[in-house]
Amino acid sequence: MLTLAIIKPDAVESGLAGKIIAHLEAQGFVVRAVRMTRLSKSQAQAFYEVHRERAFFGSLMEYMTSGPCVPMVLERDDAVSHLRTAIGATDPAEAADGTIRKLYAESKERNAIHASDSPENALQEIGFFFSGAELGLSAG
Ligand code: FUP
Repeated sequence: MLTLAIIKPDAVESGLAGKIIAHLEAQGFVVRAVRMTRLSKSQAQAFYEVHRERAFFGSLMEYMTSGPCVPMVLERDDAVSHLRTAIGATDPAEAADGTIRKLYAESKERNAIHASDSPENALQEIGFFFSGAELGLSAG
């Protein structure tokens, strides 16, 4: 099964992308696609559309467009729930020991990594960043 992760701007800026990818590989995830990109405002708004009415939305948009991020497609058994466990709670202060957010996140907003929260959203979010050709699904 595939899921989507994004190493967020705080972690990229702090030089943690390699450590985070190594952490995930050590937990059995295989990287199937990866790139570095800086989200435009309209891309960030579309990606976080579900949070548009929340008080933190404007600040989240500023942050997510503040620098490059690293979206990637990860594969393993039961990938969505295993990745959610691996990243930990949204707020690093509440994240379990050994999770990526506990180890590397700065705050509830600058929380190092995104992971899809359902198989349906994983497919949609993979399609947001990657084409079938980039996933090796066609000669492209
Ligand atoms: P998660 O699925 O753990 O990334 O968390 P949510 O989907 O609830 O939130 C998406 C992003 O919004 C978080 F990663 C960070 C940001 N956020 C805030 O900045 N403040 C909040 O109170 C909640 C979420």
